[in-house]
Amino acid sequence: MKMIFRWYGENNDSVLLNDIKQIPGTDGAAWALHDKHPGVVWNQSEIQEAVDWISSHGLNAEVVESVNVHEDIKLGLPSREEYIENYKQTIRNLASAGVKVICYNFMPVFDWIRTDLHKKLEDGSTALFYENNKIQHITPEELIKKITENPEFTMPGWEPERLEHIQALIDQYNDITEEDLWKHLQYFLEKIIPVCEEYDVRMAIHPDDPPWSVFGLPRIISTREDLQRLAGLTASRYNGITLCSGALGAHPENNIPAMIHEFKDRIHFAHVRNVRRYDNGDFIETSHRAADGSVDIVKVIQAYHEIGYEGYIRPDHGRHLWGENCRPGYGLYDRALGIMYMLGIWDTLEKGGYKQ
Ligand code: DNO
Repeated sequence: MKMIFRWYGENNDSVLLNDIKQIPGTDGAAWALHDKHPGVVWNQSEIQEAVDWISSHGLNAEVVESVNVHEDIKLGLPSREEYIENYKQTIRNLASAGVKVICYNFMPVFDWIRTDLHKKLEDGSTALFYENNKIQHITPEELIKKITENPEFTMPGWEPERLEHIQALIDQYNDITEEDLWKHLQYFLEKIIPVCEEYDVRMAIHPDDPPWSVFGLPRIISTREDLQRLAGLTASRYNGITLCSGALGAHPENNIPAMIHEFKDRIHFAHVRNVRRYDNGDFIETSHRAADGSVDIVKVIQAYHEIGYEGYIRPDHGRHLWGENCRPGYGLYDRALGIMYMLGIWDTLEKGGYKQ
């Protein structure tokens, strides 16, 4: 597996590329041109500049997270044609700079959703939290106000431009069923996958986070059956998955190690994090350690080892530790600890495991 670390750019991240380089076993940065609005072409020169900058720090820039899909593509509007053409051009331009994997999502309006970004854990650290009861009783506007009240960094998935006309955006989905969304995803993939094949760039869809519908919006990448259906949309391996143990792991029925085995040919990017689920549907993000959450991360890494995983992997959200001032979920310390945990398990397995 190839360990990488998400990085938001020089002006939008408390973590430096030099910091990432010092995490053992970490060879790359998952990056993006964060100021690009969905639907526009990423130019070759801007891409090359970012890739050169990352490479000059001794890190690869082979994974982009993410190239966001314009809402009109998800809605299936006629204007999608232009945005799909632009997406195809972005794929070609990224390929020419050596990018191998594009992580993206097909969630309407919102990307990830939480009700609290700094919920205290028993050890005094804070973490991202989802409170089921609260989400039923809050309007999208109230949630946005709460989540973005201290916007020191812009948060992907919660960019001000995306959230400005939130109710109008949500209303556009009033008549869009899950079946419609599947059709629109299929249409998108049928257009872009041939380009991916030609240019050797793999698409890796990120699952819904949380893996269920919120605010009445359709969501379709939440379960094992959804991933099976996704894989069936086009037979090409270039139509792949970002398997996120935290997003999928918020649902008790999602068996992550079993999914890793079942979808091994389609997983191009692995996001690893833990969540502690509560019976009432709440969940909080914890350290990566298996004992701290509901997802057995030892078994997750073991499953990757068993399939001989050679793709990209990164720690996902971490807690905020030791007074660190960072973007929510994306501090340096807990994610670096997560890497050491994952590599500890991996290296032990490489050496044949513990002798009982
Ligand atoms: C959350 C991330 C997601 C992911 C996007 C990909 O922290 O895993 O925001 O990057 O869904 O498009």
